[in-house]
Amino acid sequence: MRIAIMGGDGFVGWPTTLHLSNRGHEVHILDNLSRRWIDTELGVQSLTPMDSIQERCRIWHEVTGRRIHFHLLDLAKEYERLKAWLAEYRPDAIIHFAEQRAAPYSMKSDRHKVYTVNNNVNATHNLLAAMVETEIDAHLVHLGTMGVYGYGTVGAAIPEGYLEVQIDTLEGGPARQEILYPTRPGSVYHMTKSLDQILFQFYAQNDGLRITDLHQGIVWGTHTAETRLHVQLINRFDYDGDYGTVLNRFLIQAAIGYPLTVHGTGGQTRAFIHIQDSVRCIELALSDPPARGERVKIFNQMTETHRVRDLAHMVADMTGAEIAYLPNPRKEADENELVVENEKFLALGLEPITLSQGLMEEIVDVARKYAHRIDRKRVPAVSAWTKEIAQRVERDP
Ligand code: USQ
Repeated sequence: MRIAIMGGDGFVGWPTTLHLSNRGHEVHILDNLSRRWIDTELGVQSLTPMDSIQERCRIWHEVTGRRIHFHLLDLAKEYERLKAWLAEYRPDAIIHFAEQRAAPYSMKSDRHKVYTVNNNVNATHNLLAAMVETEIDAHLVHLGTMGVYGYGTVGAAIPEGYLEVQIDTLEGGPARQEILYPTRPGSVYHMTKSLDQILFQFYAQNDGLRITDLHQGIVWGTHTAETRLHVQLINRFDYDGDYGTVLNRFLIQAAIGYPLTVHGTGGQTRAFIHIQDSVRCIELALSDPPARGERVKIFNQMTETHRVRDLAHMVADMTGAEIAYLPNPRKEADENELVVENEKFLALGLEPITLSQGLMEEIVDVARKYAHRIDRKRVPAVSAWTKEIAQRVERDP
C-alpha cells in the first residue's frame, strides 16, 4: 500500500512509519515538525538525542535499503497544498497523528488552548474535506484517545466507541439505538479528540469515507523492533511536566534519583499500552478497514489498566525510588475505577505486551544512559487546569 502518515515525526508516528516501511509499504511522512518547535518553545529536549527527520530517513535507507519520503506540510494551515498532495499521490491509506497531544500543554494558557483547538480540529477537518474533494478512497486511521470517555465510575465496562441505549418512543414503546459513547473530556486536548469524533461521524455518513478511530490509552516504553536497528533511529522520549506521560516519567525520575511525582492520592486509574503494541495495533487496524457507507469503526487501543499510585509503588519497589504525593495541578477525580473492553484487537490477533519488570528496567537503563540530558527543573508538572488550582499549587508546590 501507499500510506501517508500525517505526523510521522512524532512519538508514535515515527515507530509506526518504520514498522510499516519495514513491512514493504510505500510510506510518506507529512509533518510540519511542530513537536520539535514546541521543544524549542518550552526549552526542553527529548531524553534521547534525535536527529533531523531527513537524517532519520537517510539512516533508515542505509540500514534497510527502504525509502521513507518526507514532505514538510502543515495540515491545519496549508489546505490547498494538502489537497494537491493527495490528488498527486492518491494514498491507499492515511494515518492521522498530526495533532498536539499533551493535555498539560493544552491547559498552559489561553494561547495554548487556542493553538490546540485550531491546530487539531483544523488538521482533522482539512484532511476530511480534502479526501472528499480529491475523491480518493483511502482508509483513514486516526489516533484518538481513551480520554474522550472521561473517567467517571459508572460500574460498567467502557465499550468500543458505541453505547446501546433504550429510549421511550412517542407511541410509548421502547426503542433501541446505538449512539457514540457520550464524551466527557478532561482537558482542552482531550476535547479536540471528542470534536474529531463528530467530524468523523459526519463524513462517514455524508460522504461514505472509510474511517477507523483508535481510542488509545497512555503509551509507555520507547523502543520498538525497528527503532532498535540503529542508534540514529531512536524514538523521542519525553520526561518534562507537559509531554512526559506518567509511567515513563516515573521510570526516568527513578533513574535520576528524583522522588516520583504522584498527583494527589494517585488514585486515578488509567488505561495503558506499550509503544510496540501501539504500532502493531495500527497495522492491525489498517488490515481491517470498514466498508464504504459503514459507520466509523472504533477500537479501544489499550491492553491493561493501572492506578497511578500502584505504578509508583511498583517503580519504587524495583528501584528504591522515593514517592512524593503532590497537589494535583489537574482537575480530575481523585479516585476512579476503570474497566475497558478491548476484544476487537484481541480478535484481530494482538498478543498484549503487559507491564513487566524487564521492560521497565530497560527504560530505566535508557534514562541512566542519557541522564546528562535531563534538566531536573523541567521535571515538575506546572501547567494547572484552572487559575484557582494554579494558586493552590504555587502555595504548596
Ligand atoms: N500523573 C501523575 N504524575 C505525573 C504525571 C501524571 O500523577 O507526573 C497523573 C495525571 O494526573 C493523570 C494520569 O497520571 O491522572 C495520566 O497522566 P498522563 O500525563 O500520563 O496522561 P494524559 O494527560 O491523560 O495524556 C496521555 C497522552 C495523550 C493520550 C492520553 C491517553 O499525552 O496524548 O491521549 O495519555 S488517556 O490518558 O487514556 O486519555
